Amino acid sequence: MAITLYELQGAKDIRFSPYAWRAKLALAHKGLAPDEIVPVKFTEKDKIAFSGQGRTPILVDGDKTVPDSWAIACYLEDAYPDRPSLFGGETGQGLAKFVNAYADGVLLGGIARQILWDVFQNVDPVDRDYFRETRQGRFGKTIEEIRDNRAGERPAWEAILTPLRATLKAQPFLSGEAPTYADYIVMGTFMWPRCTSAYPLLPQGDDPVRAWRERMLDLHAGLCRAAVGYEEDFGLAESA
Ligand SMILES: N[C@@H](CCC(=O)N[C@@H](CS)C(=O)NCC(=O)O)C(=O)O
Repeated sequence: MAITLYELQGAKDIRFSPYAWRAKLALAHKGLAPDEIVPVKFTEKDKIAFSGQGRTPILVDGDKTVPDSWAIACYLEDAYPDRPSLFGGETGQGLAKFVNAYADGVLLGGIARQILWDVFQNVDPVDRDYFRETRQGRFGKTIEEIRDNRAGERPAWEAILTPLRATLKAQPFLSGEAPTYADYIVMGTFMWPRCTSAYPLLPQGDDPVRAWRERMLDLHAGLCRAAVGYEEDFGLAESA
């Protein structure tokens, strides 16, 4: 069956959606590659109307249409049970749901409060007014105010990193000895700044989250490392 992934498209074809990255990593973990990736701009709602909702990513697998990154991971786990497990069983799936809530409710916001301006620079020009209006509504501040206050976010950001640091100090992946979907949720979230911003979110040197992120960049034949993006502190690093 043909697999198609609908994915957000930024300026100059940059693919920075944290949710799409989660879906792409979940597919790679299952040893699946989309036959087609369809780029979708924020305002191209007509392109995804068939899915009955207005957000990407959307997975189409044969006659099955699955929007939402969490639902996509659960679908892949059920539809491809003989391939490597994304959750390692029901308990793992339950805990991954918690990680999903942490990433969406805490981690993404902490990142946004530091790099939303940089994301805005990488939104396709046709989407910029829409992005500004919807995101400023969400944060109750202008994108410029968020940018100008970002240094003040550091203490809150360090607190957000605390559970990741504590876990990754003790084990190589959030899931233990090998990565599962919990790692992909958090890594997908970190691909958002990697693809849009050179602002340093993690300290240089001996940081367990940075070291884990390096390992994650190399997984699945360097899927994440090959993405067009920014190397923190080194400016735009285009590869592949
Ligand atoms: N809960 C969804 C969230 C998906 C989502 O918000 N996607 C963004 C792109 S990163 C989107 O499509 N936004 C459309 C909009 O803001 O109009 C998931 O996990 O996939």
